Amino acid sequence: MEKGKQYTDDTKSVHAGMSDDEHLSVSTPIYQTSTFKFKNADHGARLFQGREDGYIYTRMGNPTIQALEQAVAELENGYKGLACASGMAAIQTIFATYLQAGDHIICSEAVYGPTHTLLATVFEKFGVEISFVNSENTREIEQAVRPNTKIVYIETPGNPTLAVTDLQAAAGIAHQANARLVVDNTFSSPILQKPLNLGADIVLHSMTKFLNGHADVVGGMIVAKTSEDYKTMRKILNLLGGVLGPMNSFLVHRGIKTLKMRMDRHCQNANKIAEFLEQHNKVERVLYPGLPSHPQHKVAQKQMSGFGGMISFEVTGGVEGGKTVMNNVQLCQLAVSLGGVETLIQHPASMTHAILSREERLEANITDGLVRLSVGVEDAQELIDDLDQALSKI
Ligand code: LCS
Repeated sequence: MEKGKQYTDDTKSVHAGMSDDEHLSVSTPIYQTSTFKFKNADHGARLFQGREDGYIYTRMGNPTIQALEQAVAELENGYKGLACASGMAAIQTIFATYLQAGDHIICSEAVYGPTHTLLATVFEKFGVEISFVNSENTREIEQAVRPNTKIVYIETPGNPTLAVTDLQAAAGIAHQANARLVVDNTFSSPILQKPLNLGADIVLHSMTKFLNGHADVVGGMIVAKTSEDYKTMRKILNLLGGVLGPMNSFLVHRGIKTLKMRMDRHCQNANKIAEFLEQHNKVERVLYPGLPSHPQHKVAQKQMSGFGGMISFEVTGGVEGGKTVMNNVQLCQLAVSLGGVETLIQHPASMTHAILSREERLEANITDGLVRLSVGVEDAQELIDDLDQALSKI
């Protein structure tokens, strides 16, 4: 890519972070090494003192990992990325960097279950104060602010209710309080939503999902807007050690080459399926940010360039209704995780969010009959036919 030139996401997905290694390979080489040689003692000393660029030890940096970090940072319009061993490692690294005993964090109620639990158990134990709020209602964020608030943490669209939070409004509140806005952008990928452009300070992904796209890697990514935040988090990540390996970095980077194409197809398919579900007599409600019936449809239109591949819907018959659908789909795969090319279906009350009590689930709007669908890139009509026959068994 030409230096300084602005490219579209179609082109960036393919080219961002492309190798310029000495052998001029087009694909990024996999530096499957834990450590790097020094030419002599002085060279080693210069690298350790930061007087010369180069690699020392893979936990501290590796060319294959760095290529992926650069690719995601370019797609998010950020300064630099930090590849982590999982989405949870990314979240933990951010919290460990910016929270200490006596600090306060405001977190969306609709977040991935373990994010909620990580705060409510580990960080609570370390003396951090936590407020969970329905962040789609901006006033709830505002009212939760305390003098010691350090992070406003938003997942939008949220897992699994697809609640959408106004990121510009959240950034305004966070910055007024001298806090950082941290956004989990996993459900949108950088293609559909760019939180740093909307005022966020730090964005993170479970790369296990859309970024990789092929259900064969667990990984996470943090992208910092500023060099200061990048350097601070890099030091902590080096100490905590939750880094991604070279092979997995290569695989995710390869997946990203088709990210724009895949996201376009996820959006098209999900839109058709959401419309189909909305008129089905075994479906009580459909949560998809692209439907005019979604409570924050207007906010989604404002901040997302497409509405993504995730749909949640409430079937008739509560827990039993949900289980019937799970047990009768033939093409949709019954599995947790999301964002891959194959359509996955799951039942949050008994699976991803089972870690929460029923009261906590209901507080987060996760009702008994809620089914979550990660729409893949198969033929939309064949997916609709599969869902139709499974729903007819209720
Ligand atoms: N953030 C979001 C929005 C997620 O959906 C997940 C995982 C994570 C963070 C954590 O990422 P990981 O450590 O797994 O890479 N979500 C999952 C889900 O909904 N089903 O299984 C995993």
